[in-house]
Amino acid sequence: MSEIVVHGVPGSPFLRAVQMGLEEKQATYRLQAMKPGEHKSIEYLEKHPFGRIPLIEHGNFVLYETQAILRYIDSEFPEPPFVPKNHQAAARMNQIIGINDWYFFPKVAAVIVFHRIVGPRLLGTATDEAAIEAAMPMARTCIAELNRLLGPQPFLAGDNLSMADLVLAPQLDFFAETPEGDSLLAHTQLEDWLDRMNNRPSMELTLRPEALRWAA
Ligand SMILES: N[C@@H](CCC(=O)N[C@@H](CS)C(=O)NCC(=O)O)C(=O)O
Repeated sequence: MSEIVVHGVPGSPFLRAVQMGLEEKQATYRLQAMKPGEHKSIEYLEKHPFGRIPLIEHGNFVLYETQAILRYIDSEFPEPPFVPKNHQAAARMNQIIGINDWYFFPKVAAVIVFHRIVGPRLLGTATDEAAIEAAMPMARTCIAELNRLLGPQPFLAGDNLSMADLVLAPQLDFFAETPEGDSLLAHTQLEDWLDRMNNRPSMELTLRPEALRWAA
């Protein structure tokens, strides 16, 4: 089978989750880096009518939605497995991905990370402090709940890396760049987990572009 081509704008945490999945499997892939805004082009919308990132092509097979892509990668490259065999751990993994997709990304990261980092640094927009303030209750709930679910375990769904870690690590790593994320994560087990995740080659090999990192 041909190599997997991954389409996305570097810096996107959903794109990074897919790249990390491929790195963890040591699969051969090629990143087709897009410019901001290119995901709304007619050519891209033909493949992804919702105009979101990422999308993969494997031969003639085109697939979008990060969860679906990670599950496909997991079936194509079985080792190491991304889904725990234990049913309760697998359910926990799915729950945590749901927390990201329904609460953390749309209500917290898409507001706070956008207004603190992406907007001002990439698009030249002003920070909307009121929007950030309004997102804080949900931010507190998400971080407290993810921290509770992690508990003393090494990974979010138990003893081994799972899709939950791949989805959440890029999101929380980006959130940690904001003062709000930095202070909510401070002294939590989630912060220690993020440090461990940041030491994995799959995180090191998929760093955000310089402009979206704290030193910028
Ligand atoms: N449900 C989608 C969400 C992907 C998503 O929202 N990606 C963001 C980038 S991190 C995006 O495409 N934003 C561009 C936009 O909303 O126009 C998935 O899981 O792939």
